[in-house]
Order: sequence, then structure tokens, then C-alpha cells
Amino acid sequence: MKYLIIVFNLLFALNGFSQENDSIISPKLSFVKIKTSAVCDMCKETIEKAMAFEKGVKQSNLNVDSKYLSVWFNPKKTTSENIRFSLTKIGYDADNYPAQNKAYEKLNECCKKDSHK
Ligand SMILES: [Cu+2]
Repeated sequence: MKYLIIVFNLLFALNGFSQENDSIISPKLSFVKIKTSAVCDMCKETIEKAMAFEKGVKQSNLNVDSKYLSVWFNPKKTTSENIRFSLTKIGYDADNYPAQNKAYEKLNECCKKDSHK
């Protein structure tokens, strides 16, 4: 039990770092806006679908023009860092975190950021 508390505190301390961009709406609801590398409507579908399955995420909306993903989540169940990491795992950049290569390579051609340059 003691060990669990230590681990929990450690995680909390680490998270404290990255919560500067989170807006707290209520104890169980936070909001964060994440800059992604999404380029089209298919990206929007892919990302929003992934977010629907993401633990702790209540709702998400990607603005394709601005590339910003708005996410409403339960801060007791997840963190904005987890959400950013999940985005990189499906092939998209998330703020300062680059997309994971393997996932990026699997994206549809039209969804690759480099194909639009
Ligand atoms: Cu796309």
C-alpha cells in the first residue's frame, strides 16, 4: 500500500509538469487543446475514433483547418500527456511530440503530413 502511494505521488508530480495547458472545468473534467499533424477529414475520423476508445476521454473534436484537437477528459482517469502519447501512437504529431514512425508509415497517403508540402 505504501508503495502504491509513493508511485501515485510520483506520477502526480510528473504530471504536474505538463498540466500547464490544461483547463480545469470541474474535478472530473479538464480540457486541453493539442496541435496535431492532421491534414484531412480522414485524419479527423481516425483521431476522433481513437479518442473515443481512449481511457478517460469524454469527447474530442478536431478542427482540420487549424489542426487543433480539443479534448475533454477526466483528469482522474488520464492526463493530457497520455492523450498526446496516444496520438503519436496512431501516427500523428501532438504538440512537441513527433508521430511514431511505424504508425505514421501505416497512415493512408493522403493523411501523411509530408505529402502536403
Ligand atoms: Cu487524413
